[in-house]
Amino acid sequence: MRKEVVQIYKNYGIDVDQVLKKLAEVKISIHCWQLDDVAGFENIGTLSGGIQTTGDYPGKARNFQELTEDLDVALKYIPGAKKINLHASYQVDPIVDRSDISIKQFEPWLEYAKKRKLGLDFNPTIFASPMLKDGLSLSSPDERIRSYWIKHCIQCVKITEEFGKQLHQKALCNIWIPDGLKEVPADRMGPRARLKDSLDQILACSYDPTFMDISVESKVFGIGVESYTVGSNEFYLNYAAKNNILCLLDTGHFHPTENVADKISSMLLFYPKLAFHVSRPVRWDSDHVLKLNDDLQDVADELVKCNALDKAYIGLDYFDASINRVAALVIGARNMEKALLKAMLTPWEELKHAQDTMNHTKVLALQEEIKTLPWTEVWEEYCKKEGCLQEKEWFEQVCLYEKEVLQRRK
Ligand code: RNT
Ligand code: ZN
Repeated sequence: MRKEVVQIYKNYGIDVDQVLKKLAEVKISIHCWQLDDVAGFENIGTLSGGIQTTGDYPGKARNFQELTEDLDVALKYIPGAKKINLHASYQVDPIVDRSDISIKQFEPWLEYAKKRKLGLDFNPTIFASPMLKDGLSLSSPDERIRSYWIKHCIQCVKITEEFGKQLHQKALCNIWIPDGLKEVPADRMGPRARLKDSLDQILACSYDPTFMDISVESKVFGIGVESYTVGSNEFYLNYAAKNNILCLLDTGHFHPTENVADKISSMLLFYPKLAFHVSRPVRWDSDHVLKLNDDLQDVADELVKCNALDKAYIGLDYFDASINRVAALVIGARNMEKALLKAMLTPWEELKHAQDTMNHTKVLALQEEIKTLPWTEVWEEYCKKEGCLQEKEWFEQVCLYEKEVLQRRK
């Protein structure tokens, strides 16, 4: 990096070295499910619950060995601290019914994480299951179905606690359910009351908050559940605040013109911590690979200027089956890192002062000025420091990996 670049930022009161150190410590939870189109290892067949992958690009991982092999390749090209985000459906032999899963099914993952000094986060898998009757789980009027998923979630909490304990890194257990209705409901309250009771039962299982947190993930709608989502944002926001758990924001789970970044400051004033699934919706919750666009930048900016980086679980959530999956994982994760870097290279104090002194012209001018500063040189330096290849180079390596490994998977 040129000395001039360091000086340019210094003139704005920004210490580039400090920024690079801080950025390297921010943990990004890399989701395993981009590498196999959310298939998991249970041979369950098609996805359900209103989520979908499209595309049939060759080379998807078919088992633990292949998935972790791909993950290792991806991790090499993602700078900064990382965790791995798992779903219950990525349980490893001996595969058991989801209501019976325990840490046993995740020993290989624990070993994988220990070797690489990675933390693990976890998600109950409440989709792609014959026990999802009429698209309902924790809100089902069928007590057999509801108690099945309550049990699954309790097992997931225990697994997460063990992850946190054994890996010495706090783990997140995030609950998302697809429950909803295609048509305008006759009863909106009933399903929500049942969901509330289910969550109460799950939280009643004792877990040690020194090792883990629990979050609930809201959603505005899904395919087949267009008219009503039981786990709406209002429902979970209130539930989480009242029960001292976290409300996870998936950036694809809101109305298309709703600004998810704008929610961060409000929530921080009422919650000690936040949780995210960072995604890119295109017209709907399409889970496209993260681009370095304004929406992503806005989220990163808020996290930085609200001083919330150590209060946030930042997880990624996208899945594209139409391109090289390893590359997809790397591109999205690097964009998350880039957005955070750009946010850290912004003189927020100066901007806040301009706002508070009603100098709105300066706010606008400075915000635009910042955009053309040489942040890419800082990024290159960051990659170098982290022992990560630069843009063109990592992509060449992944292409090679595709030729030598992925294309042979038939
Ligand atoms: C679905 C939610 C959920 C899933 C993953 C696989 O809309 O975003 O988080 O995408 O858990
Ligand atoms: Zn999500």
